[in-house]
Amino acid sequence: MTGAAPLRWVLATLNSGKVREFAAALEGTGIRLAAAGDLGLERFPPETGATYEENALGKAGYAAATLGRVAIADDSGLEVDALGGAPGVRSARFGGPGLTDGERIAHLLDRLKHVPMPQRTARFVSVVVVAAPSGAVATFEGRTEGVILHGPRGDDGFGYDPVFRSLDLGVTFAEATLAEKQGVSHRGRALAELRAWLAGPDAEPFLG
Ligand code: ITT
Repeated sequence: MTGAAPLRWVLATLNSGKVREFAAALEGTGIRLAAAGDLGLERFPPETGATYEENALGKAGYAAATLGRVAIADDSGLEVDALGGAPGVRSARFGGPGLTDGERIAHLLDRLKHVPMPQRTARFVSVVVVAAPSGAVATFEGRTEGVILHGPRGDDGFGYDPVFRSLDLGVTFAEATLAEKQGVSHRGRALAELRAWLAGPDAEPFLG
């Protein structure tokens, strides 16, 4: 897309941590993101889907249909093996609605208080959906493995980052820089796939 005017996609999220990561991942692609909130979209339908994909499509599809523009969203979650894969798609509501990130982490650590380190394995999963007003949809998935520490470490990132020690980095995502996290994270991996897709013919319906 060299030389072409930048395209603006709507970023359908209310999570400011995700906004930073999406913006960094799409730098240099010719695609600029407009926050849904800045276009007057301050709410999305409730996330009632059973899968990340359904929920991501719920957000991106709703923004695309309401605003008449291409929209992108991610639905993501933390899957803890000792909790049978929970909280998963319910990660944002784990422990009840309206908790802060810190309170949600405290709830997670409490649920894991008797679980020894070798059994504290977990992964983050992200499904990114791009939706056009025409109904065209493209989907990308990324995963990243780690363990849940006994207490928080680091000040960066968002959500469960302070207690998720990345297997790739050897530190928590809250101790890593944005670039380090992006290089190995679930969302970074899904968005790397999207960048590769942008250069090919399948992306055309989303670039008009
Ligand atoms: P939007 O729906 O508005 O995008 P959200 O925070 O509700 O924002 P999700 O429904 O995808 O997003 O919920 C995923 C939750 O999983 C999120 O709130 C975090 O608690 C957690 N999570 C997802 N990705 C994460 C990451 O990179 N680091 C830490 N926690 C993450």
